[in-house]
Amino acid sequence: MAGSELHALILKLHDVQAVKFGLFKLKTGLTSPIYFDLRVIISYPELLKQVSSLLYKCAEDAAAEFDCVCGVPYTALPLATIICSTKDYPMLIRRKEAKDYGTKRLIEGNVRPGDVCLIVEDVVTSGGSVLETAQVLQAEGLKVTDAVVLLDREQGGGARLKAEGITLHPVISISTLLSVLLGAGRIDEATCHSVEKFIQENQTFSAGQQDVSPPVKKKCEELSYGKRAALSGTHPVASRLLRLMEQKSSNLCVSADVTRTEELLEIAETLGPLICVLKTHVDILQDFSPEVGSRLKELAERHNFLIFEDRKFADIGNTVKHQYEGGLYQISSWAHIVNAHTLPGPGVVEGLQAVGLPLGRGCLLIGQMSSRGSLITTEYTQAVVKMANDYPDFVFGFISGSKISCKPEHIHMTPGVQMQSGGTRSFTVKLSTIRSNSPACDDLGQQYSTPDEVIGSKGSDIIIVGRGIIGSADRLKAAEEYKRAGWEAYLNRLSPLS
Ligand code: S5P
Repeated sequence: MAGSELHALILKLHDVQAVKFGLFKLKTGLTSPIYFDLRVIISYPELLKQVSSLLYKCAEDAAAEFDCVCGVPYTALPLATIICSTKDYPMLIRRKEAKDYGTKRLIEGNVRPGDVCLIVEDVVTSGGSVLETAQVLQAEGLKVTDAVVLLDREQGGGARLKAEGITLHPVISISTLLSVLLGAGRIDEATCHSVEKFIQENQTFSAGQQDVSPPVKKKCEELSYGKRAALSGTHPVASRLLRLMEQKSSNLCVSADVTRTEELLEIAETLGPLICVLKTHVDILQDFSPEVGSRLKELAERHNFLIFEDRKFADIGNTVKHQYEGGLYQISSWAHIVNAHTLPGPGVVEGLQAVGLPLGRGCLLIGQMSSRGSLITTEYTQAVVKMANDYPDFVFGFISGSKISCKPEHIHMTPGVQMQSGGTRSFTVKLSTIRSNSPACDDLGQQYSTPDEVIGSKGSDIIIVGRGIIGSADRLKAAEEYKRAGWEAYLNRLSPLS
């Protein structure tokens, strides 16, 4: 859809008060700074037709294939009706209650088992209503693969539906809506920010960083990095790391994703004094030689940082042992830290541990990922935490979007971090990213949070920054800004009132 058409639609929805700002008590008991009442659109025939046609176009653009259409009661019923009558699709109506006479059916219309039914909805928050409708349709033998929605509140509904095999296609995402209303002067920055914050803090489903309501809901005890370094249960690598973070006032890990050795070493040399960890992907170097490891070690000693090879091991124990110790890269000989997916089961940690433990190395488990559509669920994340607890001699923390373990011995490192230059305010979507579901992302599904969000509200310990620094014309200046932002967020977290 053309950006201008979407822009006009958003303004029109605001004109007719289908979207309102203020303080609204929701069904859940939460107080929301934004409220959608799309029922009003039936009073505006042109708008009703426009919304119906955009919903259809959304399914068409996504190449969704379907044989019939069903609206989620009640607001979406007229929308589904218009789509069906203009595009010649058979319609189904889902009853909210089975009638207690006659056929007692929950669906009205001609059900042909095996047909694919497109679901139409006005607003999605958790995805619960769409799912309920899908389940009723599925119980009658229909298939549901796609749903179109006018407005996605981006609170995890898309991920929840995805986990159930249904792809959600939103016409408008809440970040686009905010951006348009802000740009048109309909709302101010403060309102925009309070809605963004509400959305972020009220995620309903865990599947990747953007959709996560952290498994750790209880308030964890807040200790300084220095105090955590001195705890008896803290792993030696974690202790060393926490101590040097305190000494250098830095919780910044730079992700040096470059393809030439010279550039990698140059980054380690110039940014070394500012960082606590240098993260590498050694297998992207075009000119790797065994010297890389020893040169990095020298620089790590000189500038007091740790080296983290982001190898993401994910094979059976015997294989990862070889991958860690041998081959071209001999990772265990130079990297203080490596990481692993727990998907293969405990053998992956045992294999790595057999190599790393005698060398005094440590490992992070991947508990959550920053990429959109990540298949990681809350249950998986919880199992990762359990595995970390089972291998305390080698595993000292996590790659995650938020704090997933309350143990002060565990270190959380978070990738997918960027900020607008000069501040730590959360991103507002640009119009060019219209219909993107995430507030800020790259073309390949990476999703970003700001240092303040990651360290402040999500309770992580270390920000991992790649292109935010490496892609900057002045890497040193960018690193200084990220270092300052990360550290300020940490100090604020420790003493929120100061
Ligand atoms: O979930 C993850 C885990 C990792 S380790 N998401 C990530 O982006 N990473 C890594 O962090 C990724 O491989 C890359 O090296 C870095 C992020 O880079 P950026 O340029 O997007 O900041």
